[in-house]
Amino acid sequence: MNQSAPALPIVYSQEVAAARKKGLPLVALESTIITHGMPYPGNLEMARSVEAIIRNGGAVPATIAVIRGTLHVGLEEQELEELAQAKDVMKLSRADLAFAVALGRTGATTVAATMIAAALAGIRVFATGGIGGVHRGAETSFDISADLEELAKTDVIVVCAGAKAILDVPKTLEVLETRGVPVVTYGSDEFPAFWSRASGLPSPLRINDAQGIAAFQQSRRALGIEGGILVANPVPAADEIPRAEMETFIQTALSAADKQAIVAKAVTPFLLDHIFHQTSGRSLKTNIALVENNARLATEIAVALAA
Ligand code: PSU
Ligand code: MN
Repeated sequence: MNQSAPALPIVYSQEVAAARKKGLPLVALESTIITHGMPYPGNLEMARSVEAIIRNGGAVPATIAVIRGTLHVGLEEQELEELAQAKDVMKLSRADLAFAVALGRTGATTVAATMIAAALAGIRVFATGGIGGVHRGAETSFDISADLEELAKTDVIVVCAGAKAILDVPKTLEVLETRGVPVVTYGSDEFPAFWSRASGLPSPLRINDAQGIAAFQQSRRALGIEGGILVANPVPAADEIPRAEMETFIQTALSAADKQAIVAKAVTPFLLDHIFHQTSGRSLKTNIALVENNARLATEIAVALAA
């Protein structure tokens, strides 16, 4: 290590520290979904149930956040509760993760920042809801999430439910292809669209079991190919909101964002909140179900990698 590099300000939860010692499989979890993606108390219930699912599957959950300048990998129950209710939490990506650490701020990590922290902690699998991507209208707004760039760089398998249809999904897939990010759909030929199982777009790759996904990333490593894999796991049919139904809500949310001139980091949280209110909370139920579903698969992949 570079001699002048300062010591890493990482604090591990007791559970994660013990798991690291024993070499148990770990699954990383992001915190932006808790602070900016869902309202309280649904967000806290989701965070707890997802952690429980990972434990039941034989791995250890590591929810990641910056609390008063310290990068936490794994949160104690008290910290999780605090974060779920906290106001004025920063939304941290690659650009500002170190800013929060340096200036003692509290921030939730997006997919990009969670990948950075997971890689630092040696965690190879991460479960979330949906990734950021290329926004509709990106040809004029240039709004493309740093999540895509991070997937190209950082060796972490990210399990999501596809890209939200609030994004331009075809352009998102194009950028991932350009940056050499493999997009693998679990058990389906169609790339899923978060709340919906269907996006109308074929998945570039398909794998039907967790062992196959683990083997794929091992081969990439062996070949010296950097970066992660995006695993898309379709929401269970019982929990989905069909695509045609979602499109109306999305259009309404997008025009509201446009009217209110919402830009930059505020776009994704605004759209999610708008859709939550329009669907009277049904979108939240779907959102929680899909994150739980992703935690199950991520756990299987982490266990397969450890075997
Ligand atoms: N998908 C969700 N809820 C979220 C996000 C995605 O269902 O809260 C968050 C993730 O943290 C993702 C971020 O990394 O939004 C992307 O934000 P942006 O588009 O500003 O890069
Ligand atoms: Mn953006």
